[in-house]
Amino acid sequence: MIFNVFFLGNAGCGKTRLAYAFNRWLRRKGFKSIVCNLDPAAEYFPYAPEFDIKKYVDARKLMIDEGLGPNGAILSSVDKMNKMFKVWFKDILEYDVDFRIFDTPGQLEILLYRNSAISFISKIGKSGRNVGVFLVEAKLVREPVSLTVLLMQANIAKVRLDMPTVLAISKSDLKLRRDLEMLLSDSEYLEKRVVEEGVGGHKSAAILLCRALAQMPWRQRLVKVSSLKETGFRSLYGIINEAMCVCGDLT
Ligand SMILES: Nc1nc2c(ncn2[C@@H]2O[C@H](COP(=O)(O)OP(=O)(O)OP(=O)(O)O)[C@@H](O)[C@H]2O)c(=O)[nH]1
Ligand SMILES: [Mg+2]
Repeated sequence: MIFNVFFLGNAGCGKTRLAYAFNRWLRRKGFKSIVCNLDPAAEYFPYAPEFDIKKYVDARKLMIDEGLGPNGAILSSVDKMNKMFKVWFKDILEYDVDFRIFDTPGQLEILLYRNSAISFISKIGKSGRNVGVFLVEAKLVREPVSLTVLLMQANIAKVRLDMPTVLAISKSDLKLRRDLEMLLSDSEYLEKRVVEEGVGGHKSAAILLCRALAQMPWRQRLVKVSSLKETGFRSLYGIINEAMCVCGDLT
């Protein structure tokens, strides 16, 4: 069984670097693994991906050819990626692997709201088991309200992309809140912290978000990764495997 691992998350949360570092770790452990860049706007990689969508669809080129702005070009790219799916995916199928690591665009909303993106991700899923790793950046989870919003987004990703999805804290070499584990596992504690640490004028909306999250908890242990220090990869590998097992308890 081939695992299609999608690194998801907000702009700059560390997807590309983790794709590279985790791929190297998997290879060191004896797995056959490749990195596939699905970001049509990626300009720089810390590695040479085995597959780069820009060979077929290049957002920068579309900006010039079609007179589009940066986001319009990515939207148009994603539509083209879906239309040309069979053309580019055959390149990926040529690799005999255990893991395909997919690096995705920083414009997460394009993946989540554009049907063409959802469509090609679902087609990829026919070739193996799709699993999402939603990265939550260490810096952004220092404020409880920011963590709440990110957790909501991770739930939206799970629903929209329709695949087992796990959470991982990225850049965990940076300072983390000491109560992060409590914030993630205890929804009443999260709500209390959100209220006490200030949420501006929309306190009741923030509380409702916390209560909605309480109904869809992330039943998994805390996974912290750092691509810089190359730590947490065994734990990430473990939780990806468990996410695939329908009976898996991720706590
Ligand atoms: N401290 C620290 N910084 C990191 C880590 N991983 C990535 N970074 C830094 O975070 C920035 C963004 O990293 P990327 O891997 O390009 O993030 P991304 O999510 O692919 O970014 P986009 O594709 O633009 O959305 C870079 O400056 C990286 O050097 C990490 O584990 N620790
Ligand atoms: Mg990137």
